[in-house]
Amino acid sequence: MTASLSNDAIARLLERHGRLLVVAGESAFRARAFERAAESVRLYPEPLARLAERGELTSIPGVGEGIAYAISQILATGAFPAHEELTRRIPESVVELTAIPGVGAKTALKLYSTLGIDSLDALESALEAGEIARTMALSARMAETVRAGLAAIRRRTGRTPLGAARPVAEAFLAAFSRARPQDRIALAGSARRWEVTIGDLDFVIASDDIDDTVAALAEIPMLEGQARSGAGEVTGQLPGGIRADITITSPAAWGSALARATGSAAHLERLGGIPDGLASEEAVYVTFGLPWIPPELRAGGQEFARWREIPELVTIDAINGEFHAHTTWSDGGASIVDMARAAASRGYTLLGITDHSQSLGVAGGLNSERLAAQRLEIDAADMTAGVKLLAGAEVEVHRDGTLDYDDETLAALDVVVASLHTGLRQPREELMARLERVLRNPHVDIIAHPSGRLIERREGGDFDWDRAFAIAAETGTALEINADPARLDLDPTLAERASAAGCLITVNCDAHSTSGFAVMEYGVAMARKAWLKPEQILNCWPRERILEWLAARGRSSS
Ligand code: DGT
Ligand code: CA
Ligand code: CA
Ligand code: ZN
Repeated sequence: MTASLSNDAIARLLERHGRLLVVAGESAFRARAFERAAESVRLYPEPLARLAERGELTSIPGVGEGIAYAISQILATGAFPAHEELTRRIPESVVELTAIPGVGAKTALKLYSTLGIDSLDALESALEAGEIARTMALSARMAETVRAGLAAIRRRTGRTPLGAARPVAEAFLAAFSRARPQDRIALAGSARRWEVTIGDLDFVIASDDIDDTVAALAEIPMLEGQARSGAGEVTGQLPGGIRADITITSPAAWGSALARATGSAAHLERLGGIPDGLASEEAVYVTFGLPWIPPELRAGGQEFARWREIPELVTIDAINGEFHAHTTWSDGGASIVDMARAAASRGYTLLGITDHSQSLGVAGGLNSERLAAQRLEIDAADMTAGVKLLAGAEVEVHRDGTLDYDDETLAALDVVVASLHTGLRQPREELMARLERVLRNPHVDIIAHPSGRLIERREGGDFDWDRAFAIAAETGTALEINADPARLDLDPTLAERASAAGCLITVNCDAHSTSGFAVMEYGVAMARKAWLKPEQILNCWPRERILEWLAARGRSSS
């Protein structure tokens, strides 16, 4: 009995199985079920071994009879039969190949079946040896994608994307609060500051009895490998292999400890040393003649000059709608009506439905006939739950800067969001010529995720940003802060430069389901880091003003 297997270890195996199912070309539904189960197992507060003893594994969200059986096998033997069988066909390491941007299940399987390539290392050797080109196992363009993607992976920082770290932090905060309701706990460090990637997670706990709190921490299953380094310092590993640094302090020193652990180092340096023994962060800042500075602004720069503007910065309540959302018409998971209701429940008054355009086949892009059919459904659902729906599209930008729909089709849309999903590795001149053509296209209202970066997966394109922002300011094209934590694009530094150049910004979730709107908090945090105010953000404007803006851009029926 390997009852010591942690939930995280079980989750990793379920996740690997899900990914291997995809590579093997098995049912996507089944693969998704394993990945979903892995997500909820990873952050489940109680050890699964205990649930298994009580026969309650199926009480975990996303765990049905089949996966419960797999988990009980994992607990008993460290593996499960379906996985062992699958790995006899395809080595687990083939999954590594799909980590390369642009490499999907089909390509990975092809590389394995034709050349026996079963890992990133094997792929790198094959590229170097010219084997890929010689055997023409991949098209020349695909081989180039693979080469660039592999290089990007090798340049990764090894830091954890914020979007992966925050859910882990929240699960730990909840688990600790359940175990020690009498203590106070807060997230600190870079995750509290909404940095795009984090090195480790920091927490501060206020306790009247440090030893009792340390003992309680030892009982929290998701914190593995705990070690006590100082009187009030505990470290450990959280799910996903994220290191946790926990500082335990007395309630009387809470403010000093939290401010110190939150940083940033540059911010603390500018402050010049936090006084000991202050009970609140407000009390800390008062000693410097400052108001409380929100963590996302503690960068060590502008917060010391511009703190009077802080109350004017955008907040999540100021977001009045969004312009970039998908439905089951392309690769979304919810209907138009369900997306409208979800938008309404967030207090939105406006939602742009922007499914993918035709050339994005993998995402079920719409041709102009299907787009026209979708418009009928959007019009019928307009004002559902009080939300004004815009019939829009996320339109692919071709490699030459032309758009994926003809002018007539574009002119009929209520809002046009243009995206460069491919060809981001073009040299700067080509890329800029392409972007300029899009910005100057009178049909284009918004540029989605302008740089195209995927955090820790793919670098953005090599744009000349000053020039791009100058053109966008001239044409009045809005630039997106995509709130999807995999993107966060424009990033805060670029968003600030864009806004300073006179560009209009829009913050969108790029929601692919009704729960997709939840990532707006990431987008707003990025906008705040860029010191943006509601006036500078299109979707903070009142609905009437937004519709006037669209009308002035020549949009038809809005
Ligand atoms: P990370 O973990 O690399 O994403 O970034 P942080 O900011 O979370 O850094 P971390 O975990 O090393 O330390 C948490 C906070 O502790 C940091 O934001 C400020 C404070 N701190 C750590 N090292 C130093 C230091 O050498 N000098 C000063 N003034 N503060 C430090
Ligand atoms: Ca940290
Ligand atoms: Ca740390
Ligand atoms: Zn999208």
